[in-house]
Amino acid sequence: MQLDPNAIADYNQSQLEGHQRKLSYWTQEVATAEPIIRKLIDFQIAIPSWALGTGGTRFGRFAGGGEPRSLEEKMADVGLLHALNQASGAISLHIPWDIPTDYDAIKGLAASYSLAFDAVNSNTFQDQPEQELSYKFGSLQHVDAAVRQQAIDHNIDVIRHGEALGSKALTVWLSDGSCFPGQLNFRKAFGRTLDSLGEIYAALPEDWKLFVEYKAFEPNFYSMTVGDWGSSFLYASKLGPKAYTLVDLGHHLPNANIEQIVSILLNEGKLGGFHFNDSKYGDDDLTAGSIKPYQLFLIFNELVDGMDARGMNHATSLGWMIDASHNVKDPLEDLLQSVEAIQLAYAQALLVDRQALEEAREANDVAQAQEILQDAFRTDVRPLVAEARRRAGGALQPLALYRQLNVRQQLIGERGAKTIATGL
Ligand code: LRH
Ligand code: MN
Ligand code: MN
Repeated sequence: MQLDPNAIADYNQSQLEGHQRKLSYWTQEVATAEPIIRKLIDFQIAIPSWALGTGGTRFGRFAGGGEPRSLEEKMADVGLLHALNQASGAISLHIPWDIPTDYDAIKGLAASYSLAFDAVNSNTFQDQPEQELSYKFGSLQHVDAAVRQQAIDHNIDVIRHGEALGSKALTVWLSDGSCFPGQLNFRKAFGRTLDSLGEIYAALPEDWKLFVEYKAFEPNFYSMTVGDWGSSFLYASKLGPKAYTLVDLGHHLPNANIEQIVSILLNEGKLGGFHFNDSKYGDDDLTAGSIKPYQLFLIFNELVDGMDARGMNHATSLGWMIDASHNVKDPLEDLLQSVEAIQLAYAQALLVDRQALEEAREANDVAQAQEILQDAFRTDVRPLVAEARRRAGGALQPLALYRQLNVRQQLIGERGAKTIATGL
């Protein structure tokens, strides 16, 4: 389905008075409001193709209805999100869950929704029906060179799909590791993985990046061969300048100081991008900002600080992607919430008085430094984010309009109540 082009304008008109009242404080009192709005307009967050269906757990899956049945329908869903918020202008594909066949048609469709293709993801954590050799004991680390080669070939194939669509990065997440002490020779596993990644790296086009995503646990529970930012950083450093670390917020051990990790990686020029989500226990893939919004803000605080120090473009120099999906919400509503939470954290980080913060730090004024961050975090920046959306042509309140237009009901009408999207 396509949104009625007048629907957003009509809705915004109905909300305009209240919005302008809230915005007037900002435009009248806050000198930085205008540059923040402009930065927000430029800031786009990629939607993962695998989050458009209701995620399952190993205990069950409760499909919500109207789920996209094909890549084309997944793109239509992202097109809907982008029409509503003007901040979801990219899709990240996962191969072979998504198999583009007619590249020109897919590219044309993307252009019609104003979507770009963010990083393409490979999948060597599942066996596919037609696959010759199994990944049960790993892929790029496998003791059998033939399995490693099969996984390398798959990754190169994913690069070729991405190239044909105009993507500029490959994300490699490996479930490789071991479940029991003694199972794996750590040094050999590292060496084999590095060699395999080296072959994939060698097949990267000149202007591409390789993102090495790490994860502390699951599905292997004793060791993960790319288990933390340190090992990802090591692989990325050894591979070369086109290789970077990708930070998925849910992939850390409890209480990890992710903002510090982010700042160090950024300072080393090795931060590639993010998979945004939130978690209380593990890799929960919950809506971004739903559990620890202060942490999300502190991450953006480091990002703004570090990117400005390095003269990096906020919008384009890192991969901004969501990796969240689950069982009990409409996936499109969930994604609208995630995008908004990320924008809010970004806007709050832009609000931080950096000079005052540095002065407080240099003077060891701990309370004042803390106050400066908390002050920004406790500020309601929703009018700024809404204004950025309005100016870009999106809806003042995307989720409210999504409900008002009965989008899910329309999708169920078009696609059926029992459709299942490929993905997690
Ligand atoms: C692994 C992960 C990785 C996969 C995605 C489906 O937990 O975060 O990014 O590609 O989930
Ligand atoms: Mn991820
Ligand atoms: Mn994950």
